[in-house]
Amino acid sequence: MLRFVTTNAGKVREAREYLDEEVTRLDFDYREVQADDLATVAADGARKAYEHAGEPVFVDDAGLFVDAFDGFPGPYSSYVEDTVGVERLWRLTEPEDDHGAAFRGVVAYCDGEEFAASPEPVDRDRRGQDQDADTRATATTDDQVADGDHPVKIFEGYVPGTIVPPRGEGGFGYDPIFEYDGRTFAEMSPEEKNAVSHRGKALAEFAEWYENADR
Ligand code: ITT
Repeated sequence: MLRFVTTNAGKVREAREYLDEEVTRLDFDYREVQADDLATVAADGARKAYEHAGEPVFVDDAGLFVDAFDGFPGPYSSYVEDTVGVERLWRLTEPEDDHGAAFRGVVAYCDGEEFAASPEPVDRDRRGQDQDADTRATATTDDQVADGDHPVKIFEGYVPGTIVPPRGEGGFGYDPIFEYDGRTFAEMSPEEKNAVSHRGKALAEFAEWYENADR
């Protein structure tokens, strides 16, 4: 059994589409580290959750990166959803010329074991375009192994889109204002969103590694 440490039922639904193994939600309220990259936050969360649960766990940390705001809210997306709100974030972007944005997501897995050779912990679609993120994710994992901490395996996903006035009833969070290929994520079924989303890409890589790796 795999424990998904999250408060978000929408994330659990999306993860179950990918993993053959039973996924159950673990409600563990840990204090997130303050960091401006998702991989560091997710890796720290996975390690704390593993120390708490003593069994294999994964966490997912995601954020909406708005081009006109130099990537804000990014790692602060949860706080901004709670304070500013999704509709007001759209209103703030409306006067800007550039309505581009991206969702980025990181899945971090920890079972207390060191990992055998495995695929690179990066989104292959982004290789070469996002060198900083690639380097950070790898460095984070290596550093933790070197420090003697529990190793954490990182998988990243990314999807570009456009911020639009809210449309659609599905999904969660910022989905109603994030348009991809003519439809918002809230207008897509979970399967359609998974096929293109940041989380879908990270989960697909995680599932492939989890089911094939010599752990
Ligand atoms: P956990 O941390 O407990 O897993 P969360 O909802 O706080 O749940 P994140 O910190 O990863 O999850 O999410 C940061 C914010 O981004 C939060 O406001 C989410 O609603 C939003 N978000 C994350 N993934 C999203 C997605 O696929 N579609 C829309 N919004 C998303």
